[in-house]
Amino acid sequence: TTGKTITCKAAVCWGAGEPLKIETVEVAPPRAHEVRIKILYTGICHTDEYTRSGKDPEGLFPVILGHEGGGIVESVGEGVTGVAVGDHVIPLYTAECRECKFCKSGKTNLCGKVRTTQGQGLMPDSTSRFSINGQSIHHFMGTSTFSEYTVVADVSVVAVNKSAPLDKVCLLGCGITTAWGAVMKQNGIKGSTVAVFGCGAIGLGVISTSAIVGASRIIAVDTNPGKESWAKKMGATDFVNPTKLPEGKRIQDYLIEVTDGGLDFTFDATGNVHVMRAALEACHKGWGVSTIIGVAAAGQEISTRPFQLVTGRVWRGSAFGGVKGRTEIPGLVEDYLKGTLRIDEYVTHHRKFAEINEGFHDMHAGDCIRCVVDM
Ligand code: AHE
Ligand code: ZN
Repeated sequence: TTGKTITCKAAVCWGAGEPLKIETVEVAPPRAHEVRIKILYTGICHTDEYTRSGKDPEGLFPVILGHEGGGIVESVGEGVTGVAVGDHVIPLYTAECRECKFCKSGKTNLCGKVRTTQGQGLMPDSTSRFSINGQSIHHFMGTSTFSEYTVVADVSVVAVNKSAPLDKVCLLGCGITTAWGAVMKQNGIKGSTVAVFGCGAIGLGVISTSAIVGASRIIAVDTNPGKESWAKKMGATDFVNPTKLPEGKRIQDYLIEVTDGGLDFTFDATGNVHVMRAALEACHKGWGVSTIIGVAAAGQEISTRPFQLVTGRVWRGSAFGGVKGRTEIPGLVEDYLKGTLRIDEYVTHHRKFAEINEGFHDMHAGDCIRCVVDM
């Protein structure tokens, strides 16, 4: 290509557990089927912290994290047809090539085209576009939105309506879409009972979407009492703090009691494997379905008595809400613009790029749903 290398600022994590450091990085021009994006805003998600902390078995360093961004296409490589210079775009950590076995199956949103190199922190041709004084820096989740400029595969980006504010719709890059899809891609939630474990951005999004589709009862579960008002505002009918139950009472037993045998649907939005078990066991015998959304740390495993499944409970999970990003995110942006999809409410904190580490700290505070960084 004819493009030039861009020198800009990026937040680099040099090693597991280290804070991010704002560095001057060189961002090489996009190669064939690649897109260079000027990132304007990015959310911070627990998965960024998960990888920064060293808990992610796929974690590589040094790396430019970030996967919930919004920006404008600066340049495109040869053969790019899906987006053009000047388009407002959202990078996608779940690609959609429309050609691979996964994409063509009609059964999943997981695309196989770039996932292997993405997991290696590299572009599809197995090289990096980021460097500092000649040292290569890893990409992350195929997005690396903690950089003023990033390069992504053309299958990993979608253009959206330019009238949508990027400081809000950037959250469609992960949290909002993940929660929306986890509910919308399942049949039967209308008129059913639902319990949601964890009231962060994902849990609140599951509550909100369940309310919109018409769940009959939505029980929010969180150990932080401050989340009750959040959960109710998003549409929860009940709130339970499992730490406030009578001594020795397990949350699943409590929920089974108050729902005449258990929930029709439960969701884990915590990433805690003990909570995942409780969510499964809180399901109604014969038909209850429990969806795992949270990401658990390396080495963690889930367990339950197989009898729980033999007697008709179903344990499932979804990634990025089962949403095909290039096909479906433009519609979600339209829903937001029409007022039928909430996003604004989730943005509780704002940070300048220089304060991105403080943004990570905000996330741990109980009053933060999402922190959006102005690049
Ligand atoms: N790398 C981790 C797993 C991380 C993981 O599960 N990621 C979620 C998205 S988290 C968004 O905040 C996901 O969708 N994964 C699908 C995929 O293809 O990675 C590990 O444990 O190895
Ligand atoms: Zn995320």
